[in-house]
Amino acid sequence: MSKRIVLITGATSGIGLATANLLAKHNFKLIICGRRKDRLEKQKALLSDFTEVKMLTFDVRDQEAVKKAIHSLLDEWQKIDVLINNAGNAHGLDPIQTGNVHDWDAMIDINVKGLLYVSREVIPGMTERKSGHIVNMGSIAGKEVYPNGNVYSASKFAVDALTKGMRMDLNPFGIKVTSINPGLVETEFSLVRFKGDQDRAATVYKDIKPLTAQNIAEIVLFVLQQPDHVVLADITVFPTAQASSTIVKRES
Ligand code: NDP
Ligand code: 8X3
Repeated sequence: MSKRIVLITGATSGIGLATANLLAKHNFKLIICGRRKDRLEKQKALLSDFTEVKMLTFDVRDQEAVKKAIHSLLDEWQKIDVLINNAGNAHGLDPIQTGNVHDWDAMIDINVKGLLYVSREVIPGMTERKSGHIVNMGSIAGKEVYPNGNVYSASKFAVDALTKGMRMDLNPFGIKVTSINPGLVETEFSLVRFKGDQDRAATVYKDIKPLTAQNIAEIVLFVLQQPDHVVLADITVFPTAQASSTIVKRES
């Protein structure tokens, strides 16, 4: 079987990076995306030992940049078989009444509009070829709201709605749509949420064994390895210590 082409957004860190590393070793060709060019270059060099790799440097908030980047691919690379909409972050953890408007803009622009901009460029090729698989990285925050999670949750509820909408609209074309909704995964996520405050970020995973990016990457691989007639539609995954957004058993 020929190698499928996978485009992964947010491949410079965390879940996206681990997914790129794993898929490179399992019969996929990769298009790795992110803003941090130095990391993409390093990653491309490492993964090129295993598979063919292209890199695209763009900010998902910039619709023109998204369009230009994807259209810059050579024809053979434009035939994207799998789109992994993973880029995203939480910015801040504040009550709604004192929320930072710039954080709100960032979450809605990146997690929702960014996902749409990338999807809009990739999906027409899939509908034309009547095949493809879209994996949207949702969150438990897109299934239940937690205190001060307000706008991040709203952005991930939007991802959940978009996943369902994509599944309906793309059903006639035989395109698979999957959402993966993790609980606590230790990546750069909390560092970004708390604007580089390492001590505060560490408290999120204190006294539990959180999920790792590798755990999620292995789920992505499993999802992509299913036979043509099988789609894993909606997966929620927690560390064993977690029962919901707010119930976490800490060993202390
Ligand atoms: P990381 O902070 O480690 O990775 C985030 C990735 O998103 C980076 O590669 C970053 O790349 C990319 N990204 C962020 N903003 C932009 C942007 N404006 N344009 C392009 N790329 C961008 O976090 P995770 O790996 O944990 O997060 C990946 C996904 O998983 C996110 O959608 C997150 O919401 C979701 N998730 C995470 C959970 C967790 O607990 N960690 C749990 C549930 C879901 P760069 O900065 O180079 O652009
Ligand atoms: C990340 C998980 O619970 O920190 O989406 O929002 S949580």
